[in-house]
Amino acid sequence: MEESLLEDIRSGIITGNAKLVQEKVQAALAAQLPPGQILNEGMIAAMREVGRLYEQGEYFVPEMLIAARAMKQGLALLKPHLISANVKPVGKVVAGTVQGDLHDIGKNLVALMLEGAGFEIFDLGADVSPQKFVDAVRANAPDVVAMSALLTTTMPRMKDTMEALKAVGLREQVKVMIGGAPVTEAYAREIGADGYGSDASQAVSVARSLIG
Ligand code: B1M
Repeated sequence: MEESLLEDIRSGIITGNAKLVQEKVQAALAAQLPPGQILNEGMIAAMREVGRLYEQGEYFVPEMLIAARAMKQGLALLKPHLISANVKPVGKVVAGTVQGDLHDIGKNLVALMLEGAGFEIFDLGADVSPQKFVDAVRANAPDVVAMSALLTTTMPRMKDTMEALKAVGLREQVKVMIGGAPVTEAYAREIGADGYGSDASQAVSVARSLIG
């Protein structure tokens, strides 16, 4: 029963059937499956498969797009279950996907988990320029800037953003945390970021440790 619900969620995302995903996420929640299991074994596993199909030339951008739309609709149903109510803000985070990069699902998940852990989130969305990060840091005085990149070609925008913060004297006032599929701990060290998270739950522990 559990496995067949998760399988239906996976196939709903892979085939871009948002209605099926919504129905099965609701059914999985009603059957008391842990939200983390629905997310990891259902939804994230399906997106990995979509990436594999794209790499093999079986899927193209439109298929990735409808899979992403189905994932987002399922995620909207999971959101209240991933966020526990009445948590006091433990710190402020400005989050965004870097300039030139439209992948926002991973960043949304990181933002969601941070919110669930009690952080106040200023989500700048995707394709965020270094200047927009700078403006948001100035306006909101966050403890942490969280940047996501999914393309090897956009990873350098993380360094550009840190340089933009440095140029206006704001780099020392915030901790910078980075992540995303092609990003590594070594890359974080190389560009001088303060922290790296390999997934959304690690992002939470890294953010916690960064704010002490
Ligand atoms: Co595209 N795409 N895509 N794509 N896409 C990838 C990333 C790719 C790996 C597919 C592949 O070839 N296998 C490949 C990148 C190759 C590379 O650079 N090495 C790729 C490509 C090539 C492209 C285009 C260039 C395709 C084209 O147009 N020819 C194009 C670029 C557009 C652009 O951004 N300018 C493109 C477009 C798209 C869509 C718009 C169609 C769509 C995105 C829709 C959206 O996000 N709203 C899309 C999708 C869906 C994918 C895949 C299939 C799935 C990404 C995803 O959502 N994963 C992806 C293949 C893959 O990743 N296997 C692929 C699920 C998500 C939960 O995981 O984002 O990794 P992820 O986030 C994780 C961790 O990385 C981490 O935590 C998250 C949760 O565990 N994490 C952080 C993320 N950010 C973090 C920040 C942190 C800490 C942890 O701290 C701050």
